[in-house]
Amino acid sequence: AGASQPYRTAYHFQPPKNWMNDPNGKVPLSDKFLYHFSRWPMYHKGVYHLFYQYNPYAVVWGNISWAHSVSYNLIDWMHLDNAINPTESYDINGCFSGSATIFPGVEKPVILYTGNNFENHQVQNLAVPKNMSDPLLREWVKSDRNPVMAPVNGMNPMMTSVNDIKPDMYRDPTTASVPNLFYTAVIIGSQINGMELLFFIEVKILLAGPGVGILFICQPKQECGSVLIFTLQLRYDYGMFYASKTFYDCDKKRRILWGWVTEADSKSDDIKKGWSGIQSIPRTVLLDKKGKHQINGHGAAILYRSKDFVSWTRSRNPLYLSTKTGMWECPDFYPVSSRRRIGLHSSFNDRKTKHVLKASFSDHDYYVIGNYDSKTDRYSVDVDFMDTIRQLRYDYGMFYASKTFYDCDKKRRILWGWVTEADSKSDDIKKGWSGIQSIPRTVLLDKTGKQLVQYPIKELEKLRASEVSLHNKEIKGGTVLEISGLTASQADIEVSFQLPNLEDRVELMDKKSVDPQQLCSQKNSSVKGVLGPFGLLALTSKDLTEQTAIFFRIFKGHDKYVVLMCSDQSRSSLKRDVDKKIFGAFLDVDPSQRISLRTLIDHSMLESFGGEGKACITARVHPELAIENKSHLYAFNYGTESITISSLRAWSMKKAQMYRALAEKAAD
Ligand code: DQQ
Repeated sequence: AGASQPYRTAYHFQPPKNWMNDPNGKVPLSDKFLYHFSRWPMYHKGVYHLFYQYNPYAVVWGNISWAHSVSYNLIDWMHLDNAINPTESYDINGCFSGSATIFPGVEKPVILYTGNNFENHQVQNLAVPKNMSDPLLREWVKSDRNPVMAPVNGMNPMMTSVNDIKPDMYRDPTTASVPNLFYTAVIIGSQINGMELLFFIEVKILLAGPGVGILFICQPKQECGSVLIFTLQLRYDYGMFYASKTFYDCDKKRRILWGWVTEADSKSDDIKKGWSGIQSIPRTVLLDKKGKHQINGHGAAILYRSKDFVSWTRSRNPLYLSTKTGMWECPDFYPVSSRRRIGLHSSFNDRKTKHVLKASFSDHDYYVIGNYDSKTDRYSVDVDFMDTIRQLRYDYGMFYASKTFYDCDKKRRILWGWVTEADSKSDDIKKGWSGIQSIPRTVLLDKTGKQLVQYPIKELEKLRASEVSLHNKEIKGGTVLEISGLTASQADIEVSFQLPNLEDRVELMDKKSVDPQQLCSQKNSSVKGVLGPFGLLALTSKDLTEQTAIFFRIFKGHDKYVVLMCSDQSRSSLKRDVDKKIFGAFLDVDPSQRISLRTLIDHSMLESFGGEGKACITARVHPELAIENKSHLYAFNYGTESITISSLRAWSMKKAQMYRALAEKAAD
């Protein structure tokens, strides 16, 4: 980051210029590609490819192509030419997200991506490397069999003329291998269109239980072939309507449907009333004009199977669907170990393995944890998407369209996501760029089994330079403490707080306050409490005019203490035209123990990990005063009670190396 580019990051991935969004395939390649990097000053085993959504011509979304960069450590990157550009009728309006994976057996990488075609319909396409002897796999050729999947003839084989997927809502194929080689299909999905009574009842019953799906694998223990895409779920009625039946009225040539509507009151009220149950008004049923049913949009992951990546068979049932969400973008599906702190290959499964399904919708990346039974191909979740009590998100700030991959060399699963801008389009045009990738994060199942934990990959630590540290330092209520001696606009901080005895001194939690983001907005960093707000003031001007507070606040809930973690951008900049939304999450830790916080500061990027990665909040800030060496870092405590910093270690961070392939000079 230079003086004219105060918001450009020093160690988060960015292309030299223009618009970037979703990370797409990330393929860890084998050692045979290593020699190419041997002239680099430092390298390890293993080389990684990153593809991402990119506009080569502008700082706004458009002309979407697959850009391509390679790295040996996921921190330093070399930018190559685009891997895929919109050139054909089947992708002329954009080469959208997808995944890159290693074709089993032959160890050949393939890319499966969504083409937004000439009529803005979405189809799935295949691309393979032009020259496998090029270690950088610079050129990719599209299959002459493209498109290999199109949204036709969906779930109900009796209705072959009906397309149950909206053609513009059919994208983002994701590799989702599971250990199920010889699969017998589960026959339920064709009823989702709801044509016949018996099928419909069956679907309702089954959907009320776990989702059921068909998954495919080319060979055991290989990352290959299954693809998840999303679609919509169809119901006759999105309220109370059950066990319905149709009949054909031959006089009037119409099909009539009616259904049973049950009571919403109690059994004892029914006894008082003396009756229970109503039939709906008889309804005529017709196919929607466009050949699509009347639907309100529910997200689901659909499965396809293939042996060659060219011919695909759609499974009759989605892997999972949720009636509580709209369309899903960029789904992801992978196993996590409940016993060991290692990542698992996508094909791994045993009785102690849980499976994570992630979907991107409503601007966030949500996930569910469940059990995938490879014998029955059922995926049942512990807590559904959009559960009212606990909604699990990878990140409670800005983080979208993320993707994981298994790094077999280091036996870990790595996640990263796209972080968009908080400033205005016109500021983006001035800067010449838009979009950052988060730091790659290792993902593990938490000890409780109820959520994931994420932490920046170890490799990041190589950028740590001069260290500043503090131990057992009391911070009195209402005070701030400057942490000096480091480049506060480019730093990595690990801090842990110890609280005094909690009893009787804690704010009571309003029972209605179940939305942590709202709670952080109401009780922002300037609202004094008892235990908290305390934490860090990052990217802060000397006089504290501009400050971004990443902090905790402790409440007493009805049966336990509640730890709230917030990232408060409301005072982050004097600029007006910047989104300064406050973010928040509940942190499932015991506040009588130490509460830890790790914050990565990178000019306009703040990535925070609370409780060893139990809650992550990523924020973008665009300060006017607190830039470069005018940026300061403080610890603060605006609660009435003193707290103690048990330990604080902070490092100035060096810049990651970003090269362009041919010119071999710094990209910016
Ligand atoms: N971005 C891509 C789509 C995806 C969306 C287009 C998510 O494939 O659904 O750039 O950000």
